[in-house]
Amino acid sequence: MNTLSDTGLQVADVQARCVNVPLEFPVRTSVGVVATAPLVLIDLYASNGTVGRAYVFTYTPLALRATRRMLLTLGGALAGQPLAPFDLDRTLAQRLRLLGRTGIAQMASAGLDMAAWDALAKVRGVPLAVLLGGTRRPVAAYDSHSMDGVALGVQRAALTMEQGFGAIKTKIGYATLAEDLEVVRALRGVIGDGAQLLVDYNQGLTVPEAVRRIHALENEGIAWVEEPTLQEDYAGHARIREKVRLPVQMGENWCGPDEMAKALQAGACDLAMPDAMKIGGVTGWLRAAALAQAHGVPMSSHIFQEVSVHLLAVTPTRHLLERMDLAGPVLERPLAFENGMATPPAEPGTGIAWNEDAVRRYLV
Ligand code: SMN
Ligand code: MG
Repeated sequence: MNTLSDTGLQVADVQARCVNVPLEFPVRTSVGVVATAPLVLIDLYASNGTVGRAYVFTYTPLALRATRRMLLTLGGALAGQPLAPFDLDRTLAQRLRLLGRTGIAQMASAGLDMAAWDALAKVRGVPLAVLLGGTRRPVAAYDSHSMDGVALGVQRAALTMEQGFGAIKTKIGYATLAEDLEVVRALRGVIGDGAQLLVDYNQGLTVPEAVRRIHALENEGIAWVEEPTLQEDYAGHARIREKVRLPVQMGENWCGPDEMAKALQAGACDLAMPDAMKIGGVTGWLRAAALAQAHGVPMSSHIFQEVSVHLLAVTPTRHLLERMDLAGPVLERPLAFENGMATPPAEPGTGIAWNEDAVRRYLV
């Protein structure tokens, strides 16, 4: 019995595989296109054989191999340590202090963290949300679309409404403000006044252009304007926020809770949407949720829907779950949505399990 860990279990091994998964719709943004979902699939083996599973999303296939190498190297550094995610997080923070826990190092750390929490929940025989002290309560979701233009945008919006969603997000930042308005008005025509319409500029505007464009959107019933300018420009986001009458949303690019703290202290946003990977996995998310509560900021998720549905169940200011199904094709049971809601699966852990045939098909 390992006196250090109540479970008596340690991290025994970490394995990782690269896949490049097709997307039903490419993620077109004002600053680039994500045509496929490059994922590194993680299997973290506990000393009793329990396997914790998670994935990280590398945005570009170019980062797949380096991310896998970092995962295996950091996973090796955790071998023999108690299966205690907070302790594992401390070990990784210490080992990466001089390098800096950013970029691929942060992504790999977060992937190991999510897998360790999945393993621990399985050892305890409960869903992650329950292990964290919550219940499997449903959370409202929005369907996340892209810079689809009018024709495809309207087609996707109609399908989303048929599926019962009460909110959709579209990416804008077209060449002209007129095009932004044309798409927003076309989508509003499909979803009606009862549904929420969110927009995402993906950092594509300068501060003055963001103020100009958001002023023009103020009478279109937009529920949030996401990342109007460069994500690292907290002062710029704060200047935009002071000048416009729509809620400013950001957070998917915060690397750890400390960046979230800086953004909130700078008054950069009205709403927050950390990314379960970049914020530091389950452990990072829990700390981010406390920051959002302290600042009274509604907190939504960014992709990683399978883990985020559990995390939002224990997030005091929880807002909306983003539905963008990046990993579904390689999962045994993709997360289910019903009437625009999702509920943490009842099985122990997060519910992530690989469809091995699909993994073989998309293996890189
Ligand atoms: C987004 C960008 C790139 C990949 C996935 C998602 C986007 C979002 O910013 O908010 O969904
Ligand atoms: Mg976004």
